[in-house]
Amino acid sequence: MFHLGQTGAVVHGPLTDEERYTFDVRGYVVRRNVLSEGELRRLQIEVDALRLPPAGTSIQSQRFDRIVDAGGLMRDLIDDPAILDVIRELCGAQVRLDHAYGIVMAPGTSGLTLHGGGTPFDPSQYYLVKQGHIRTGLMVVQWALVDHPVGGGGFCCVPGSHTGNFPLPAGIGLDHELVTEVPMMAGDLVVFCEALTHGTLPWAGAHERRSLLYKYAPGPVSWGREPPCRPETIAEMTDQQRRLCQKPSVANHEAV
Ligand SMILES: O=C(O)CCC(=O)C(=O)O
Repeated sequence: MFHLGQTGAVVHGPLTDEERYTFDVRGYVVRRNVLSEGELRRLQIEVDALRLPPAGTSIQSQRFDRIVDAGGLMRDLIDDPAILDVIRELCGAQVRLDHAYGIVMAPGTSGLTLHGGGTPFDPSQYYLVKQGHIRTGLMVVQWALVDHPVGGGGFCCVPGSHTGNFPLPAGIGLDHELVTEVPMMAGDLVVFCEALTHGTLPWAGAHERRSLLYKYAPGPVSWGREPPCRPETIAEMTDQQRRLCQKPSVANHEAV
C-alpha cells in the first residue's frame, strides 16, 4: 500500500516534513491514492452488506456506526499502515480509537454546519505544538470511498482555524469565503484535527457520497461515551488493534 504526497511523490508511513508543515498551517492534510481498486471494491461490498436505509436530509440518516464491529477491511483500517505512524505522532504512543462511523449522502442533500474550532480551548479537542512536536486531542482520519470532486461538496473547513484565537462568529456559515471545500478522489484520505472548524457542504455529486471516519484520541482522553466497538469484537482483534481500543486511562495504558 502506498500514498502520494502533496507534490505527487510516493511516501510511506510517518508524516513527511511537507505533510507536517501543511498540517500545522492548515489543520488538515490529504494523502492521495491510499486505497487500491481492490480495497475500494471490498469496502463498497462491506458497506452494501450493511443494507443501510436510504440517506435522507437528516444527519441521523447520513451516519452509520458499528463499522468496527462489522469486521473485514472496515475494521482493519483502524491500524492501517498508511495512518498508524500519523496517529501515533499526533496523539502520542498511547493513541486510542475513540469512535468510528460512516457517512452516506444522497445527491442534493445538505450536511452539517460548521463546528469544532480551537477557541475557546477544549481539553478534548485541541491543537498544540510543544518542544517541536504536534499534539492533538480528538483527530480524524476520513477515507473517501467515492470521488468527492471539486464542487461536489462534502468535507469542508476553515483552514488554519485550529490555531485561531477567537471563537467562530455567528455570521460565518458554510457559504462564507473562508470556508474551503476539500476535494478527494476515491481512495484518498484526509487527516484533520477536531480543533479545526469544519463541516459538510451540501452534496452535489451525481452519485451517493460514501466515506468512513475513524476518530482517535490521546490515551487518557475520551470524547465519546461509548467504547468504539462491542466487547465481543475485541476478542477477534489483533493485539495491536486491541491496544488501540483500550479504555481511556493514564495508568497501565499500553503503547500502540
Ligand atoms: O462531512 C464531513 O466530512 C465532515 C463530517 C463531520 O464534521 C462530522 O461528522 O462531525
